[in-house]
Amino acid sequence: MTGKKSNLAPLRLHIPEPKFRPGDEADFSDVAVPPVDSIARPDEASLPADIQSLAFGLVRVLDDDHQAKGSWNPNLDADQLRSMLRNMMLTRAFDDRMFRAQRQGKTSFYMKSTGEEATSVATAMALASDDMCFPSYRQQGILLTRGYPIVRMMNQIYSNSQDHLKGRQLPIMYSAPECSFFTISGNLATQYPQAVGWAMASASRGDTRISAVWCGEGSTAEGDFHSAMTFAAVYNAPVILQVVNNQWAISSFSGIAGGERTTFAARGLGYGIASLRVDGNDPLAVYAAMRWAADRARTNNGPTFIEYFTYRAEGHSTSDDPGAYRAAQEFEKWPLGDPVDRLKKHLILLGEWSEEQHQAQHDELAELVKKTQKEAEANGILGHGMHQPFETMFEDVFEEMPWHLKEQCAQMIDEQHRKFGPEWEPK
Ligand SMILES: Cc1ncc(C[n+]2csc(CCOP(=O)(O)OP(=O)(O)O)c2C)c(N)n1
Ligand SMILES: [Mg+2]
Repeated sequence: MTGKKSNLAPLRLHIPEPKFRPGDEADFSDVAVPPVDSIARPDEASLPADIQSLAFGLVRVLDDDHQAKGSWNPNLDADQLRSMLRNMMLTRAFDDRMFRAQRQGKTSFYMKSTGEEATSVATAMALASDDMCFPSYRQQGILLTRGYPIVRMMNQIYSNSQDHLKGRQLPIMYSAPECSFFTISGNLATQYPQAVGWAMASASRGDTRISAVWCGEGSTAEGDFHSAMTFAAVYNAPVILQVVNNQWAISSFSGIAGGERTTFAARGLGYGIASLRVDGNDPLAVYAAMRWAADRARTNNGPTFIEYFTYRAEGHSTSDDPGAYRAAQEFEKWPLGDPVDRLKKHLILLGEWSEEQHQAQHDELAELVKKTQKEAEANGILGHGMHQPFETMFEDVFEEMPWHLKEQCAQMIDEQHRKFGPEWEPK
């Protein structure tokens, strides 16, 4: 056995700690916000090795005066900008309403995307409608942008009689193949290898569709993230790999996932993947980056890795209390502002929007969501009886149900009859 040497300092570990805790005054003055076009938009066919600086910059289009500037400017027309604003506002209205529904006991769980709406809405708008999306649980904005029925999302959240997933998924873990939206999994980063595999299959079949995947910065610490990156690089897969760096992974800050050492975008460089770091609260920059990456994937120039630098304005989920671990007012002090507010101010500056129109749209969307909620609630809410037959728990996994599951199912139904009587049926 070897002993501790008294002439050497003892070894020690570094345990990352966030800069601010509850009671502290948040101060982000050290967060570097470079000017628009500090790194100009390169050609989509650029080699990853020639554009490495993009992983350390910040792609921006909207400047501090809310003007759209520079080589990344996607030059969207006023209708496209208004539609982007509307999709983000609809996502926010939906989130607010469903959060409240959870607090009222109508569902067991909800997750908001407040402050991060651009990372799902603007990206979905930059993709073709049949490009395959592999989201995390915080990209409801994709479904809302692709026109998925709101009532269908709510039925899933309420696990009611019209929930097409039959109550077998946690609320908000949607599945919408008709919208090219892959089933959400709660196991972090599993969507990364799935998206790369899908893109490889698309290419090997000679298809023209690409795939896009989202995960949080905390999830980049998962093994699945790294195997997916390897496969994407090795096979030059037509996939866009995105990390929404909202600074927090429940109660652990980005430093715990490696954010103190370098940017998350820089992780792509080690794999030889073109990597961009983007202002995630600038919807036009998000759109431009996604467009660049999509053009690149579609023309066989390979995968792109994108970090959206943003901030999680609210708690992780309805089960979380951020007041217990982070300083209050962090979001108000966030130097990159709020994506809805920034796009609104840009449209007003263009003379294409007004405070009155904004308020009217806010009220109209709140009303739409409220009306749809009533419709969904007529199909049932949490705690108001069982909404699906018990046996659905065992169905749709195997084409032919194996004998041991048949046996378990029969045993369950027998117990249910003994407990509630044979006439018992779900409402
Ligand atoms: C494999 C796995 N480990 C842990 C969890 C528990 N968990 C759920 S969400 C979460 C935080 C993820 O943070 P991040 O990736 O930054 O995404 P964000 O919630 O910020 O969008 C954790 C640890 C899980 N669902 N799956
Ligand atoms: Mg996070």
